[in-house]
Formats: sequence, C-alpha cells, structure tokens
Amino acid sequence: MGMKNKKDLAKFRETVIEKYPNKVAKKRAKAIINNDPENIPEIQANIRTIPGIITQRGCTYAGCKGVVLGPTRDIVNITHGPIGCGFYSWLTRRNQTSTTSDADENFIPYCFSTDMQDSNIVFGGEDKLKQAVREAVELFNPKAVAIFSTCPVGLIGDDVHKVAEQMREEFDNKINVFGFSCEGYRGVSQSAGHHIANNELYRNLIGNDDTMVGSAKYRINMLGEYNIGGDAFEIERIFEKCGIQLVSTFSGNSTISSFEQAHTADLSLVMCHRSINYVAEMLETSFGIPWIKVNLIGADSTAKALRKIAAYFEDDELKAKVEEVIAEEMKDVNAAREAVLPKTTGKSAMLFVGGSRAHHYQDLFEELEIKTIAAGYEFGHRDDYEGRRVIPSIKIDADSRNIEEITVKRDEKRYKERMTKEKLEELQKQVDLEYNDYKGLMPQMEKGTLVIDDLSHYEMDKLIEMYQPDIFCAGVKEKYVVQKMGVPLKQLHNYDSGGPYAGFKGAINFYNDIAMMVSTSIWKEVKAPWEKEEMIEAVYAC
Ligand code: ICS
Repeated sequence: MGMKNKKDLAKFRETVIEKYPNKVAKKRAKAIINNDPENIPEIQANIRTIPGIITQRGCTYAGCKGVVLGPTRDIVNITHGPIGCGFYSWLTRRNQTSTTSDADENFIPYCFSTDMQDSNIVFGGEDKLKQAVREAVELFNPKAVAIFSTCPVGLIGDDVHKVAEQMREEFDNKINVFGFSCEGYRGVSQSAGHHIANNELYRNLIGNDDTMVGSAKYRINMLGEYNIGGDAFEIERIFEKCGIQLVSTFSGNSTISSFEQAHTADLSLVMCHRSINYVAEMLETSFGIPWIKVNLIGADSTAKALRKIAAYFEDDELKAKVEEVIAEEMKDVNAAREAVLPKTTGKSAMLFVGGSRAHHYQDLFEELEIKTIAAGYEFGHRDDYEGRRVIPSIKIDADSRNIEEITVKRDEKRYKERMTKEKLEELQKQVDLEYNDYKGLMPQMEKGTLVIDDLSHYEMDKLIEMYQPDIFCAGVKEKYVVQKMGVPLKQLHNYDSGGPYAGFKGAINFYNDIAMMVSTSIWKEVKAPWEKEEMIEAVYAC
C-alpha cells in the first residue's frame, strides 16, 4: 500500500495549492487543513464554491425537496420547475418507507412536477402550478400538498406562497397546501435548503395536533434521520425493544400527523445536526423540549445514545432495560466484528460526504480499526468541523444571510411544564459530561490527518494518487472515477444497494460490506484499453 504517514499527508496542501491560479489558491488554502485535535484549527466552510471548480455539492432545492421533505410519504411534493429538477430528485436517495395498511398513503414512488416550458417562463407559471395542484388533489386526495421552487421560479417571480394560500381556500382549508422558496441558487449548497425546509415545517405542520399517540412513558422525537437504506427501520426496532416511543422522525418513514404531534414528545434526539438543528431549536424554544445530540451510526455509538436517553429520563427501569438490550444485541455485533477484523485492521479510509456522515461514519470505521486519514464535508458549517457544545438555546452560526429568521411562538403552558429551570440545569450538567459525543469532525480525527471542506474533483484525484487509501467513501459522482483509479468506493449517501447501516444490525451489515471491499483487488486488476495497449500519440498541426 501507499505512503500513509503523517509527514506525507502534510505535503498534500502545498502540492495541490501550487497548481491553482493565485486567487483560487488563496481561497482553497483556507479549506485544506492539517488537523490538530489538541488545538483545533479554523477552517473555511459554508462559502461559495469557486466557479469553474468541479464540486461535490448539490443545490438548495435538493436540500429542501430531496433531503428534508423527500422521505415524507403522505405529502404530495410537487416540483414547480423544469422536469429535470423533479426527475433527478426522484427516489435517487434510497429513502425507504413502510406502510402498515393499504389505507396508508404512500406517494414516494411518484414524481410530481409542473414541467415548466418556455411559455411558462415568458408568461408566468402560476396557472400551471394551480392546475397541477388541482390535478394531484383530484387523483390522490392527499392530506397535504407541498410546492417546491426551482431556480426559474425565483427568476420569473412566481409566488408559490400566494398560490398555496389560494389553493387552500379553494379546498376549504381541508387540504394543507404550503410552498417553499427553495430555489436552487438561494444558498451556497443544499444546506440553505435544509434551513428553508425546517422553517416551513415549523410554520405549517409542527404543533397542529395535540393528540398524544401511544401510552409509553418515554416519548421522543428523532431528528435528522432519513431512512436511507432502511436505517430508520432498525432504529425503530431498537427503540421499540427498549420501550421508548418515537413520536416523530424528521423525516425518515414519517407521516404528516407525526410532524403535527412532534410537540407532544418530551425529548428530541438530533442525529444529523446539520440538516435539522433549526427544528430542534424551534421545538425547544416553543415547547420546552430539550434536545441532545446522538449518533446511531456505529454499534458502540448506538449503545452510548441509548444510555444517554436513559440517563436523561432518570429512570432505573429504563436504564436496566437499555443495558439488557445492549448486552443482547452486542453478542452478534462482537462476533461479526471479530470475524472481519483480520481483514480490516490497519487499513485506511477517506470520507468526503454531506454535512454529517463524514463524521458519523468514522465511528464505524474505528470499530473496524480502520483509520480515516482524510475527511471533509460538502456543505458542513464550522460548528460541524470544529465542534460545539450541545446546550439548548445556544445560537448556532447563521446559515445563510438570505434565509428568513422566522418568529417562533412560545406555547407558555407546555414550555413551563417541560423546561423548568432545574431541568435545564440538570441537562446542562449532563451535556457537559457528554460533551465528547458532539465534538465535531476535527476533534475526532488524529493529529496530522487531512480535513478538507468542499473537496474539488482535482483534489480528490490528487488525494488518491498520492496516498492510495484502501477505501474511499463519497457519492455516485465520484464512484466510477475512483474505482478506475484502482480504489474501491462506498457510497455513503445511498449506500449503493446496501444498508441499513444504523444501529446494531446495521453495524453488522457495514462490517461485512466493508471487509469485502477492502480485501478485494479487483479495481486494481481492471485496466483500461489505453493502459494495456500501446497508443500512438496524435500530433496536431497548428
Ligand atoms: Fe444530514 Mo447525501 Fe443526510 Fe448528511 Fe444531509 Fe445529504 Fe444524506 Fe449526506 C445527508 S441530511 S442526502 S445525514 S441523508 S444533505 S447522505 S447532512 S449529502 S452526509
């Protein structure tokens, strides 16, 4: 294998930077960091990608329609825009759903779009949008319709909120219709789309229904879990086994009513902080529901999260139950882990993905004794890199200047019942103890490893060329290029065709999949024709 020592990693920055034009080099230098967990360096993050650079990022519409609202199954999600936007955000994320009866609605397999044409750009697309909403309601009779704006909608000035209001009136307020100003260009990445989605979820759904479903003593919300590859099913299984009731999940395998009842829970768990921290904060500010950060990726991390929940509820019965479940589940986990360790120990990984998985999946790799030598987010913010204390009411860095700060109404009664001063102090103490659990990407990684924000395609090529990792984790845009370079690639967005990887059973799946990938030499064997045969170089006359 290639050279992986720290001295070599330090060379990366100067090697790539010197190839860039001056202005670009100056900017990229701030996003490529030689890590030091003792003395966390400052990283440049959440800024505009330099035009011309091939980035891994997606757009604001993707973050809103695809990510946060994408996994909802009983809302008709209509893309107002050219057909490509709707088509390419259709099912590609592998967020799964389950319905308990035939009466349950599931619109996930459908792709709804207004399919805007030139004439709609010239004369406006509002009428076409209204028609699309009417059609959808006629055919599917949903409880709610959501409208998502793509770039041209903002450019021509169609007012999706006004249309939503008019349609609600047309349906006598029996169907909830709401819009999202999530035009692709609104932010520097999908991160802005998360924020917009969070705002509208709060404004249009959360708190609408006071029904307390279920009789379990411990009632929680799971925030930032999107049921990719069935992750939420495994998480639901574990909670059920422990006697913990999931009031809502934002938004894996979710329903409208679970969003509307989220304010009846007693605690929110935040998994993907980047995409849903705004809802967590709003639930806390409005209803006094505290939130704690957890990671259910990794068997040890899952055990830790369960203990954290039990500690929060201060209940001996729950504590005992949780220990029982952990002991039972860890038997299989440990056996699976032991079986693959000879294949995985000492290998190296690189993780470049999204806004939380580059961090969360390091736990799973650690369990396999695989070292992450380089990692970074596509659109994480500085707090995701440098770490932040999980204390309710702390202001997070502003996501984007373009996004409206919405007014959060306080439900005085609920707020007082829940967030008493004692409870807050107690939580604060507990959070201090658990601080390491939310340390961000940089404190988790070893000294001398590489942390790179918004990795460019050129930088990825160079990373592989210089350090030959045993496995590279990213998405489909990177997959085939990396494999052609002789390195296996695991998609951490949609898990290729694998998963679930969350919880205990998910950890076992991951151990097996990764062991298989790092112990095959197939990608090194495959040679392109031009690597095998002699080629005559063309000489051009000029
Ligand atoms: Fe959060 Mo792809 Fe999540 Fe994360 Fe987010 Fe995206 Fe996916 Fe990735 C996501 S919400 S779609 S955990 S499910 S936008 S894999 S930040 S990039 S790492």
